[in-house]
Amino acid sequence: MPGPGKPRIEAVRGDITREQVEAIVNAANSALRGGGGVDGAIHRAAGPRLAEAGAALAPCQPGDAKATPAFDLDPPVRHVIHTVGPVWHGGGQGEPGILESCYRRCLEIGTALGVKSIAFPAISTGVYGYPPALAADVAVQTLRATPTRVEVIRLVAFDDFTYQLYLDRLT
Ligand code: AR6
Repeated sequence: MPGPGKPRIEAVRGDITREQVEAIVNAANSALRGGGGVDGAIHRAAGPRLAEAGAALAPCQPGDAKATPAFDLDPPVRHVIHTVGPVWHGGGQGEPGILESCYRRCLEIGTALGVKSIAFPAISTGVYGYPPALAADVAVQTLRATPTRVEVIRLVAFDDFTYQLYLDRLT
């Protein structure tokens, strides 16, 4: 088997539940039973079995990630990788390291699952309050630095502002 190569990292604007990838990442909370924001959207699209499968794997610590099947999400999506980002408290409580760990663990799990394509939302930048520009720095730097067999990584921005932050860092 060839060693890890360099994935293509792309930015797109839109709803992550519409992405044609093999795994989508969920910005969850430690109970893994669903919530608001992107978590709510993914649970609505995947159906009630997602909450059951998540609850069986809970708790998930901040910075860690756990995978479930994608249930009612349409192929090619086969896996949901749930990660718990840091709640922003000003940046002095280890938030950057926890966010970095989220991106790294999701990519490691994606590699272990054998997926070739994975989509990430802007973890922690909604309800959890992480400043979007600082979070985009962590996302791009960590994804570039983590060895992986995933070939395509898509950063999915739900708004134009976040999309522009990604473009600025990827070009
Ligand atoms: N597709 C892509 N991105 C989205 C979507 C979507 N359908 N919907 C929202 N976003 P948030 P967090 C963006 O709050 O900050 C939940 O209740 C959103 O604009 O979803 O990690 C969980 O259960 C923002 O840029 O996640 C936790 O309790 C980004 O996704 C808590 O919120 C993340 O916003 C996690 O907070």
